[in-house]
Amino acid sequence: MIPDDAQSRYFTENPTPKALSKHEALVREFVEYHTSTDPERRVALVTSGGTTVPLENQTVRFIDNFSAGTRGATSAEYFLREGYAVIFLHRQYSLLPYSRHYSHSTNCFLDFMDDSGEGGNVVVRQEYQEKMRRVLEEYQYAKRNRLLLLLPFTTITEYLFELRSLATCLQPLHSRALFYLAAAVSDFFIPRDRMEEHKIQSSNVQDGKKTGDGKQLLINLDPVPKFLTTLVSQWAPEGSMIVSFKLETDPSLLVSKAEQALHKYGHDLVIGNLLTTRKWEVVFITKDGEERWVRVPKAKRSRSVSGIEELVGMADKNKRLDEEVDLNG
Ligand code: PAZ
Repeated sequence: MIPDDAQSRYFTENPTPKALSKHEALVREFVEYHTSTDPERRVALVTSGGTTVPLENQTVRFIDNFSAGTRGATSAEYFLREGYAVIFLHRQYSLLPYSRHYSHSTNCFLDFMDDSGEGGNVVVRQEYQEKMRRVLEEYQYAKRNRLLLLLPFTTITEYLFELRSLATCLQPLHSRALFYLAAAVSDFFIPRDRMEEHKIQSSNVQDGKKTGDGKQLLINLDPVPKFLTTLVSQWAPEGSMIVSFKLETDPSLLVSKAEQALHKYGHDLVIGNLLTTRKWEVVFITKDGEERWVRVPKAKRSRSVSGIEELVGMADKNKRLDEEVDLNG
């Protein structure tokens, strides 16, 4: 399929991210390394966190979204546990696999420690020992075996350039590549030719319509071209598996929107979730027309550390989704 005009223009009119060639080289090397050390190794490209929409070229202000990268970082750990090598394309400073247990949390990381060690040495507090040892072991295993590659992005444009290039770099993997697109990607952006170069000055904003002398900052956003079709038909290796997410806030739209996305883009799976319940329930919309809900039972919601990704992993492995997961939770 030939990319439409809007897509071609997007990549010619927006600047190539500075880090792109470095990231491509890292991914090629990662793919080569894993293909030569274990030809059976599957590789997941996990995208995570939100994309920004800059308002100025020399960016002082930008539009952002809520995503902290919990889904992506948590899922990446489960992919690693299942034997995948993971390329983690994430919003800079969002949650990362393993460190997510101790960063961005309500506790400061120093609260996990005290100086009760021999001679006043700083040690991990007793109540955190067991979990930290487990997390540390998994982290060190991933590091030793070069299983996790962290690549940051910030803007919507960086994200799309990265996705296109990295998908192409995964071509040698054929069906051993998996795309898990959990990033919250902006649907709107300001085209380059309409973007201010410098910080928008409050004195320059247009006269407001509401009040005679009031000023309003009016921003015109264009829709971001839909790239999933091209990812499926051109960028991604043939035979690879592509999983996308659909976020909604209106429960009555979730399933139909997720179904529409699956039909429109023709990939393998859409996982739907609602903003307010995303940590506790998701719906799988599969190619065979099935709608499968996975829910963390109510009693486990407040103390669940791993969240719903753990149940999805269990359910998937045992192929007993409905028995494993409390659907009335
Ligand atoms: O990062 P997070 O864990 O807070 O949120 C995850 C999520 C809701 C961004 C993800 O599950 C998702 O739905 N991503 C796709 C969003 C979209 O429709 O663009």
